[in-house]
Amino acid sequence: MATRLKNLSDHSNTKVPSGAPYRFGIIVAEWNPEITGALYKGAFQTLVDNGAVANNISTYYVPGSFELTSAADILLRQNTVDAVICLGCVIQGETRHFDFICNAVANGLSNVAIKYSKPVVFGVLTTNNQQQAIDRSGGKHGNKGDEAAITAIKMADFSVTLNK
Ligand code: RBF
Repeated sequence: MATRLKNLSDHSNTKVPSGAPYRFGIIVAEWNPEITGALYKGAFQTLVDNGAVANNISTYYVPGSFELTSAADILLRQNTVDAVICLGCVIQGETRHFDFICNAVANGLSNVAIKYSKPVVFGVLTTNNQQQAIDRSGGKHGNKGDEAAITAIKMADFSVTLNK
C-alpha cells in the first residue's frame, strides 16, 4: 500500500526548507470534526516545528470538504498567503455522494492552484470507513496533516524561490 511504502509523517526535517519566510492558510472542513481536528493539529504543529511563525498561519473553517475549493479560491484571491492547506475527511457512505465530493474537491483544488499559481495542498482523507480515517490522522499510518504541512512548506519555497 502506498501509505506503507511512503509515510511522509516520518520525514526528516533536514530535507525540509525552513517555513519561516512564508505565510500559510489552513482551511478545515467541519464534517468528521474529530478527524479533521486531528489533521489540523498535526498540520499546525508541523508547520511550527519547521520554522513557520504561528502568527503567519491563518485558520479558516468551512462546513464540508465540498466547500474547500471555493474557500481556497476566496482566500487566494486576497493574495495574503504563500500556500493553502485544505483539510477534510470524506468517508464512504451508502450513496454516491462520496464519489461526487472526492472528485469535485480533487479537481477543484487543482484548478484553484493553477488559477493563482500558488500551492494548494490536498489534505483530504477519502476512506472506506472511520477506522481508516483514524489510522491516518495520528494513528498507525501517521498523520496526513503532518504530510500536508511538509508539502505546503516545500511548495511555498519552490513557488517563492522560482518567482523571485
Ligand atoms: N463532507 C465531508 O467533508 N465529508 C463527508 O463524508 C461528507 N459526506 C456527505 C454526505 C452527504 C450525503 C452529504 C449531502 C454531504 C456530505 N458532506 C460531507 C458535506 C459536503 O462536503 C458539503 O458540505 C455539503 O454537500 C454542502 O455543500
